[in-house]
Amino acid sequence: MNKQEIAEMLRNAVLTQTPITQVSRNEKVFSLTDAKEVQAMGLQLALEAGEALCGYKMGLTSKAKQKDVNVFEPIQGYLLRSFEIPKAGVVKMNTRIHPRVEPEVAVVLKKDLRGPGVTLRDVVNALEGIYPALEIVDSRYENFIFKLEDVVADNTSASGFMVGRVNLLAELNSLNLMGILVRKNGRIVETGAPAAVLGDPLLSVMYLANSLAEESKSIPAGVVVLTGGITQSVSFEMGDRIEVEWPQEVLSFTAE
Ligand code: OOG
Ligand code: MG
Repeated sequence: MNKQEIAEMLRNAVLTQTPITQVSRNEKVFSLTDAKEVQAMGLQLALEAGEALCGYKMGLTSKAKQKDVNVFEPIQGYLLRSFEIPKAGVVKMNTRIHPRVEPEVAVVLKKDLRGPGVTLRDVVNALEGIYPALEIVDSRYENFIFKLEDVVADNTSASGFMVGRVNLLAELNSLNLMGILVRKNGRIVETGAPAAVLGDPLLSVMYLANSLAEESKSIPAGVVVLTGGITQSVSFEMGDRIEVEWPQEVLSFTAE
């Protein structure tokens, strides 16, 4: 299969909710560079179908997430407008395969960040806001099993996200140690703190800006940046109620 065909197969898996075999299992040679190209082709297909780009995401930036999927390198992907779930909304099961939820820190910038050479200081100076968030990941691969190249080609399993309303910028100094709970049907299933993400989730933004620079791209002001799951992701089924609780705000949804 050529890269365009792989991109189409992955998009088809999204549209038909039918999981596929890992690309790396079928292709003799499938490099990380190939995978990045497939991801870019997938974005192009989405844009041609009328979707809109609304942000970027980092993934596998915490030990918990890396162990979760057995891939030990940070990855990046894109967010589409259609991924956004309104606060206290519903997450549709019939448009997904085997979704999981994870608590994240979302960042919005007030000015473009263009690498190379972006520092943590540059990120702090460019901040418009820091928001409690959650991401829905939904691997297009059977049994949620993949290698680094597979998950990059699959736009890092991106499927949905919710961003809170409370801007934590004024609490930047205590952000890293804020306690976060994930509840499923009222029961606590995960606990964590933003420090789990590279020691500081703002480093995730720095990394993204410098990595986008390799493709001569910047992080534009105003877009959503997800910095990566803080805890292991939590699977959920039809009828489950999920709450991600921060000291300042609770994000919740029901799977329908
Ligand atoms: C890969 C996506 C990782 C994160 O926040 O670490 C990710 C996956 O878990 O399927 O979004
Ligand atoms: Mg994530």
